[in-house]
Amino acid sequence: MRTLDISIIGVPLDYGQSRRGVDMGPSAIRYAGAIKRLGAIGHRLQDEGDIRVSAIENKDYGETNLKNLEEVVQATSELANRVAKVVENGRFPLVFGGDHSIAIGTLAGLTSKYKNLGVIWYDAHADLNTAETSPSGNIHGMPLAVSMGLGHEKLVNIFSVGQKVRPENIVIIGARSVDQGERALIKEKGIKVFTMHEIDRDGMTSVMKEALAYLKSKNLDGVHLSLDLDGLDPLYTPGVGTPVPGGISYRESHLAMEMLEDSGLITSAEFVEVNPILDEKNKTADVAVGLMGSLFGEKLL
Ligand code: Z70
Ligand code: MN
Ligand code: MN
Ligand code: MN
Repeated sequence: MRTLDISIIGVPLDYGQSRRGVDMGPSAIRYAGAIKRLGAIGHRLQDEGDIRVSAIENKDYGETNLKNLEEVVQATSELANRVAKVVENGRFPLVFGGDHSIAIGTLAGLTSKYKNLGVIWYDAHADLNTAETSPSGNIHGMPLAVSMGLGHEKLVNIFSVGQKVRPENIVIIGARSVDQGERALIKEKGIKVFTMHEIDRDGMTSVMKEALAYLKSKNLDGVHLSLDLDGLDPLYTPGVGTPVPGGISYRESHLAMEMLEDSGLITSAEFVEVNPILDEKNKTADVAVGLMGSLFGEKLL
């Protein structure tokens, strides 16, 4: 097991989608005991607090169909700068969301150190929409496209101009709600996707082995885990804005995290879309912290 210097950054942002409350995610995850849990494993933790997010929701979206574009740009730009400082200091960034639009900032900041970054996107959704293909205008459905350099220029050019992640360095796990435009992009770019079909057919062990072998063949200098709690079945994580039935189980998710830990490949992580207003007694935040335990080397025996 590695002993890491982990920097926690909270991003209380709920403007990337239409349901309020996910801005309380960082508090809920801290309350669920994240820092104590990871400290007990032997890691050294520093909580760097929360990114500032505008409290005022701009109802006039101007000429774009992207909801709250300015607020998302402000918060993700600040996050990118903070994440860049963390990795430049040799520390491991662990980001608490907030909705999934925050990944735009996390991935951008990571590129200050990682020039050939891999990404594991654990999610019911592909988050590969652009302003043109989005059915909702919600920016949390766009971060993976933005990281490939596709989408509104204000988002694509956060921290640095254009593409942050190569499409062939991305692995999506758990997808079961994918829009038409996203399907086209997956085909066009050849993005590696393990849908629920592959997880059910081959099992999580096989899927994770294949995902890890795929990433290991890419000569990456880092791998980021972006974990949307809606990747799990809503039975286990009901406190999310867009629950999709037929998801990854609690046990499969812990197994996946343990296999990531065994691989030693992960160099940064974020846990997003925890919405305490929609949750049942902080269950979703508890699951998030449990998964962090497995990801960071907690052992059963
Ligand atoms: C849909 C959209 C989404 C997360 C929902 C949903 C996207 N594809 N992402 N929940 N995390 O609106 O673009
Ligand atoms: Mn809010
Ligand atoms: Mn997502
Ligand atoms: Mn999702």
